[in-house]
This record gives sequence, C-alpha cells and structure tokens, in this order.
Amino acid sequence: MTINIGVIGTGAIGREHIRRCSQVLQNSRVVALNDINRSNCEQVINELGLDAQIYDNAHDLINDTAVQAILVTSWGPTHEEFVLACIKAGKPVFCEKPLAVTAQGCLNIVEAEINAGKKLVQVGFMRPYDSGYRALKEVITRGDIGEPLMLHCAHRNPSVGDAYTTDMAITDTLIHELDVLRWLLNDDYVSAQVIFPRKTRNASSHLRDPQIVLLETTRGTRIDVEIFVNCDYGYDIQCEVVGELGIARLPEPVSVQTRSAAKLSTAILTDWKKRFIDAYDVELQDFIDNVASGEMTGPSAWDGYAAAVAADACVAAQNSGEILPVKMPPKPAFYA
Ligand code: NAI
Ligand code: NAD
Ligand code: ISE
Repeated sequence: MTINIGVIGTGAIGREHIRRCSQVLQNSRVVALNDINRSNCEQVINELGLDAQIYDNAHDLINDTAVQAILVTSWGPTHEEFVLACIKAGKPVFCEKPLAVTAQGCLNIVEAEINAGKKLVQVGFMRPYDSGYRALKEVITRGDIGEPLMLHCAHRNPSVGDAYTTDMAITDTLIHELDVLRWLLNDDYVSAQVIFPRKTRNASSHLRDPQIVLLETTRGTRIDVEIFVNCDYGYDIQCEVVGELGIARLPEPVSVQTRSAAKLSTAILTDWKKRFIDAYDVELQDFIDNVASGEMTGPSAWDGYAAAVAADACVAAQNSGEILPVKMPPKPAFYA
C-alpha cells in the first residue's frame, strides 16, 4: 500500500525528507507541498521531478482527502498549529523537532491526541533510530559497564547563521540530547543548570556560544553536555557513558583512516544531514509503515513534551544561572 504524503515546509530538512520519501523509502509518494515561500515548493518539484500539487495554505493541504499523512518540516514556531490541525483531521503526522517551542504547546498536542483517542503523532527525534546509539543502549541495558553514573556529551556544529539565538542552543540543538539521553538511560531529568564558558570569537555578537548544560536524572546520574555551534572544525556528536564497571562511547561515523604526508588521519563530517542520514531513513520508513498498519510506535507526542519540559527548565536556567527543577507529570496510560 503506497501512502500519499503532504509536506509542509520545503526548506533544508523538508527537501531531504521529500527526497527520501520519493527515492529511497518503500511505499511512499509525495503528492502535496506547502511552504510560506511558494518558490521553495516549485524548486523542489523541479529538482526531484515530482508530480505533486502546491497548496498556498497548509490547512487546505492537511484537509485534502488525497493526502493520507503529513510531514511538518516548517520552522519550529509553526509546528503546534499544524500538528493540532492534523489531529483534528484524524491524520497521522510526522513533526520535526521541536514538537512545539514550549512545553505548554506540546501539552496542547498531547491533550488533543488523547481526546482524539488515537496515537497520530511521531516526533522527528532520529537518534533513537541511529545504529550507534542503539548499540550503546544495548551495552548499557546488558549491564556490561554496570549502572551508568555519569555521561559526558558534546553537540558541535561548525557554524550557525545570524538568526540563531542563545535559547536555540537548547530548543533547537540540545533538544536532541534531551530526547536521546532519556531514551538511552530509561530515566527522566530532575534538575538543570547552564554554564557559559569564555565565548568564541566566531559567534555573532548576540549569541552565547559555547554553553555547558548540567542535568541530573531521577536515579542520580549526572550528565554534562557541551553545546558549541560555532566550533569551526566539523559536525561532531559525542556521548561517553561512565558506569560502575567501565566506560562505553558512542561509535564514531565510519571514516577511512589514511597515512599520508607524515600524518595519521580520519575525516570528520561537517554537515548534519550526513551524520544521521541512515537514521532519518529508518525513522521515516517506520512512520510510513506505521501509517499503513495504523499503529504509531515511534517517538511520541509525550516524548516531545518530556524534551520540551526539560528544555523550558534549561532556558530558564540560562537566564537565572541557578540549578532549576525539571518537573515532569506522570505519564498518562495512553502513552504506556
Ligand atoms: P528551513 O528554514 O530550511 O526550512 C523551513 C521551511 O519552512 C522553509 O522553507 C520555510 O519557508 C517554511 N516555512 C516556514 N514557516 C512556514 C509556514 N508557516 N508554513 C509553511 N512553510 C513554512 O529549516 P530546516 O533546517 O529545514 O528546519 C525545519 C525543521 O526541521 C525545524 O523544526 C528544525 O528544528 C528541524 N530540523 C531537524 C533536524 C534533525 O536533525 N531532526 C535537522 C534540521 C532541522
Ligand atoms: P529551513 O528554514 O531550511 O526550512 C523551513 C521551511 O519552512 C522554509 O522553507 C520556510 O519557508 C518554511 N516555512 C516557515 N514557516 C512556514 C509556514 N508557516 N508554513 C509553511 N512553511 C513555512 O529549516 P530547516 O533547517 O529545514 O528546519 C526545519 C525544521 O526541521 C525545524 O523544526 C528544525 O528544528 C528541524 N530540523 C531537524 C533536524 C534533525 O536533525 N532532525 C535537522 C534540521 C532541522
Ligand atoms: C538543527 O536544527 C538540527 O536539528 C541539527 O541536528 C542540530 O545539530 C543543529 O544544531 C540544529 O540547528
């Protein structure tokens, strides 16, 4: 069964997802596009030779009976409105992170989904689909390194544009760690603190970069995450778990080792699109398969909400400089 997909937001990741839905994945076809900038849709249709209709209004796309499932890949502040409209229309929706830009926005989605009585939402947290993170989780779950005591993580981008603000280090970048570390440890956060080291000269004048986020979980595991979005040298994701019996590290992406000009070296990626390219394929195939079977199993609206609750606390901690509580309500049975 081929699923007819409508895509809202045909920017960087929207185009990537349209390409994979049209050329890489099984049982999916992109039939409708919307973007606030119509020429973005025209460009992607021409580039990929798509037979898709352009809608000037996202709500018309959502309500088109030919569209069976929706991808929301517009920028973060638009997500809540579009996801709520998909739930109202009773259609499955894959929403790029963040699910909404505030915890309250995510809660509105959680409540709408519970009221609809059916899981319809998958959030674009792709790291739980990454083979490296999966292998790391297996090592932890098997008990090879004993109980996890501390995590040292880094999320580094080579550079960001001028529109990137200090809070986006949390809501746009750290949000991936807030999701994947919760999944990795099978635990929730109880407190957050943010520290600002000396600023890099490569950051724009309004941006505080790098930042260090310190998190504590309900079991007392301590996590430090360095966010450095103008690190210059590459796109680099690190995660080291220190356990009672040993240490486990997230595998590095495959890269050929060379010996040349008196140097032993391996290349480091520079583009986020390539670092998790396989994980994006697996997450979206999972979404399409779940639309076909009628049962959503990927990162849920509750996972989007949990990450947003922690993100809200981190943003408040950026401003106050204090250690702040992360208060998660109990998980509703609907998401058990
Ligand atoms: P982008 O700026 O390249 O693309 C966003 C697109 O949405 C633009 O074409 C814009 O015109 C369109 N848009 C904005 N408002 C709209 C509206 N109201 N209605 C319709 N279209 C609208 O942004 P990018 O990098 O593609 O990011 C999009 C989303 O994907 C963000 O939520 C971002 O956080 C997420 N993302 C996730 C990644 C991941 O690793 N999972 C990686 C990159 C982005
Ligand atoms: P982008 O700016 O390249 O694309 C956003 C697109 O949305 C643009 O084409 C814009 O015109 C369109 N848009 C904005 N408002 C709109 C609206 N109201 N209606 C329709 N279209 C609208 O951004 P991006 O880098 O593609 O990021 C988009 C989303 O994807 C963000 O939420 C971002 O956080 C997420 N993202 C996720 C990952 C990931 O690794 N999962 C990576 C990059 C981006
Ligand atoms: C971007 O939106 C992403 O999601 C990338 O994965 C992340 O590394 C980057 O910092 C974000 O801006």
